[in-house]
Amino acid sequence: MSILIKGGKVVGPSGAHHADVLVDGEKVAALFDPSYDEDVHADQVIVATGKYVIPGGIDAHTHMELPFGGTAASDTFDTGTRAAAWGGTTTIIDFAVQRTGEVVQDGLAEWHRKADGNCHIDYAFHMILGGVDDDALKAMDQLVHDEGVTSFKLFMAYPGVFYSDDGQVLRAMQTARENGAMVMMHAENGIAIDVLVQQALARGETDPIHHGLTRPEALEAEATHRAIRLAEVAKDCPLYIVHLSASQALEEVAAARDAGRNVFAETCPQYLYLTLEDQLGAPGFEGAKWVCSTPLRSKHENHQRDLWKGLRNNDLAIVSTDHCPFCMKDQKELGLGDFSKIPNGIGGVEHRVDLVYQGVVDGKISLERWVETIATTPARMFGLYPRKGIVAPGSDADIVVYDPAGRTRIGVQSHHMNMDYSAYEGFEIAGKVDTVVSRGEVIVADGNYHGRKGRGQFLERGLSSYLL
Ligand code: DUC
Ligand code: ZN
Ligand code: ZN
Repeated sequence: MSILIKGGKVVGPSGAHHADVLVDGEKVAALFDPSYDEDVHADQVIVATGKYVIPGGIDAHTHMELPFGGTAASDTFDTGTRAAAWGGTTTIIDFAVQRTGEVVQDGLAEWHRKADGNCHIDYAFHMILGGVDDDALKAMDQLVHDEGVTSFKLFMAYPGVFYSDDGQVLRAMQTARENGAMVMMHAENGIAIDVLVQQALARGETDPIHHGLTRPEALEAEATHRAIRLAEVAKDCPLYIVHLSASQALEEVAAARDAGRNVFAETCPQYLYLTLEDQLGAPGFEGAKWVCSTPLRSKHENHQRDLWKGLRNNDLAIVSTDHCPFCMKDQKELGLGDFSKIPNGIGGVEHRVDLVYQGVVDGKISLERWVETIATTPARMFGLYPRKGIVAPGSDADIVVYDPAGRTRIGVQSHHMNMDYSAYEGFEIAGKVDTVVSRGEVIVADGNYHGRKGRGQFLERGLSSYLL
């Protein structure tokens, strides 16, 4: 099967130019100057006149079916990857979990069981280490060498659940320095946060907004700083700060990068658009919809301005979603009367490509930077490039035709995620995913879904391209 995508503007990290794209089987076969393509024949022609032709989105941070807070994230690999496809994402990197006391490889095997045969798009795994000991350190080597899992998430938050102390963090970093893996860090000081949470509850402060007020910016910045210094002690172990939300934490990352360190960071759409006051502080229990960690930040400070700036100047390399959806009914409701029992997480895997594109429309980032932050850099950061993340000969034909003249209205009635509310209800994006091609197969076109569960393949990843 061959496809010719004709008349569009191909956008990549280094520029945008008019070109026709020939797909042969699962791969991009060629890009043509539009004036030379008269003799090119294909089984199917997609007319992309007036539209952008971009690499399929790569969401490098999702949590399908994550057990958390007495429940589990409400999207399965089936529902979550289908929703991702609708929104122009053709690869996810999900987090397999090793719980404390569990064998790392058993946690990975469980994640393969959940995903195998259920995904609509290609997928890969990072590994959460919930307990760093001698066996886990050995397992890191094995995963890097044999399993195509080359990045490990550690938590400085959630004592008693996923938490690693500084000694454990350092040991994992030393191992990563040796085997080339990336350490991904949830950088919040969880020990101090737990004290603030207990004090707030003792004062009778139980509403969702107190989730944010007990996780102050300083405790994200402090943990970010500590992670950066520990990585320095581990001989500049590659470090990637996940879901960065606060200006002061960004300053820590920027300083490390200015010093030439192997430090990278991502942010998420929720931190670019939503705030502590307007969403988390919504009346009654409504704010539970936006309980996530790190938390939404105050609109009276300059976090969003600074995050967009960070995206422009590459102190923030990637926009991922941290997709971790929970329904209000029976899930978020677990925290009625006690904010600390609200499962942490926001769903957004379907909306990332659109929400970041709105930043182009608003003049906050360039078209090239949009493609870089949602597709090319995730591929390079996590060992998928050039198979993924670029429209170029030899790459997988994961392609989105994006219509800048279209409009996308986000809401629970129209989204495809398994959530009973939308964190972005009523948002209107000045752009629209038009057609989605995944490994040479058209899976979204004309507002219809043509994909199927089980067509997505597991991707073994290499090491990050950003390291020597
Ligand atoms: N943050 C969330 O909001 N949910 C899951 C885990 C995390 O770190
Ligand atoms: Zn996290
Ligand atoms: Zn996460």
